[in-house]
Amino acid sequence: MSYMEAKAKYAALGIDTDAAIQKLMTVPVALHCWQGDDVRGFDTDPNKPLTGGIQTTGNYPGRARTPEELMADLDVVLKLCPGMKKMNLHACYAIFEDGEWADRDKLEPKHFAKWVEFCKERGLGCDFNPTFFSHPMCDPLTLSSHNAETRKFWIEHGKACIRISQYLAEELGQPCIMNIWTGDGFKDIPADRMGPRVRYKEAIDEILSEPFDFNKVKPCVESKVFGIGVEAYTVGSAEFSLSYAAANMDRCIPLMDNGHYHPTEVVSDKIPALLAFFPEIALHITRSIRWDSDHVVMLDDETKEMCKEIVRCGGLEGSVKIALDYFDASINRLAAWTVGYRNVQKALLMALLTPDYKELQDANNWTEVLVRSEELKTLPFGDVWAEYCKVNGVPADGEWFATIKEYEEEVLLKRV
Ligand code: RNT
Ligand code: ZN
Repeated sequence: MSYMEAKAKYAALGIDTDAAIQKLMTVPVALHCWQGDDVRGFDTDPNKPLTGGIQTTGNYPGRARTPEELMADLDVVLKLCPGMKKMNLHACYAIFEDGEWADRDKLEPKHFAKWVEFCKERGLGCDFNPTFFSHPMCDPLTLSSHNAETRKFWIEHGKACIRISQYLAEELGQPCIMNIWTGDGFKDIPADRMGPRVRYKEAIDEILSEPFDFNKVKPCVESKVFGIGVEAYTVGSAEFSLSYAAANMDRCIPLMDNGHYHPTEVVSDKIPALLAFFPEIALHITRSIRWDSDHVVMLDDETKEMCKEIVRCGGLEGSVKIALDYFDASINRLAAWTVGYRNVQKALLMALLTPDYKELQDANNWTEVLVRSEELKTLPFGDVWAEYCKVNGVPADGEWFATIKEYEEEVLLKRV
């Protein structure tokens, strides 16, 4: 009954809640596997430090230690998240069988066959990321290293990842967004800022010279402002990455992570700026506190504004590739995944339930834009969200956390 009342209230504003629900169910949002194990992966010593300027903090019990554990955890989360889910893997999550092992420059599609099986059984697409961090061949730079041997290793890794991405796209019948991010940078003021950037550019050129179908594989370059231990200089800065993507529009798209900008910059405003030039862009939705801290996404103003821009700019028709990127090791990892994913879904649904005030803006009627936007905030969004969860066959708010608590008791706390 409350949904019918909510539906009528939105209808009075010209909003069709049923259509919004149906629309959102067609939009893929990628769930990052790395929240489940604190970005450790399976291809190197799990106790090695995380490098590349990213950091997980906390030692909440229950981290997934094997592919089986990670997949079991994901299965719990997938059932609690509404919408069209897609997986997002890193190369370090390769699954080796029968004692086999391959270094990152030698990874092959077969090392992801188990993931393909996992995705197929659940009807999911899959995105992919080369892993240019937490590895002995980081010197500490990777693609921008002055050492030709280091560069060669990481270029080969990038090319291997293109082949794996093509395999994922073909097997799963959905495009694979392949994101290139490196933590390359310096702690202190560089003597040479140009050299690493030129080498980085040439290295990405080489990776993208590997043949692939741009309709299936969407290579991205993700920019960053700084990382821990690389505070003074990041090779793949905003200008570098955006320029690279602009100069290579036939094979590459820009990726913005909203944790990767100065604190007063907002990605919501950058979405239409980029879409004025690029037919496709990619996003990592995260939450940063003072730095790129990768906290769990909240239903906060900027998440809502980013989703509003995605919707307003037609991004749900495929031009905006949406992924999540955060990792918190201080709370239950399944709850972290679920809360963040559900929040992005909520923000997208809210955006779809927002009337278009473009005509008021064009008429310079800013008074009414303000009045109507503010009054929208007290509409019964919760009832539409509950209906969305119901239509998707997932629990409503207040009904899913018990599942995680039970799983924690029965499974996670036994992982010692
Ligand atoms: C790091 C970037 C990058 C990573 C993942 C693990 O600052 O955001 O996207 O978080 O690739
Ligand atoms: Zn990111």
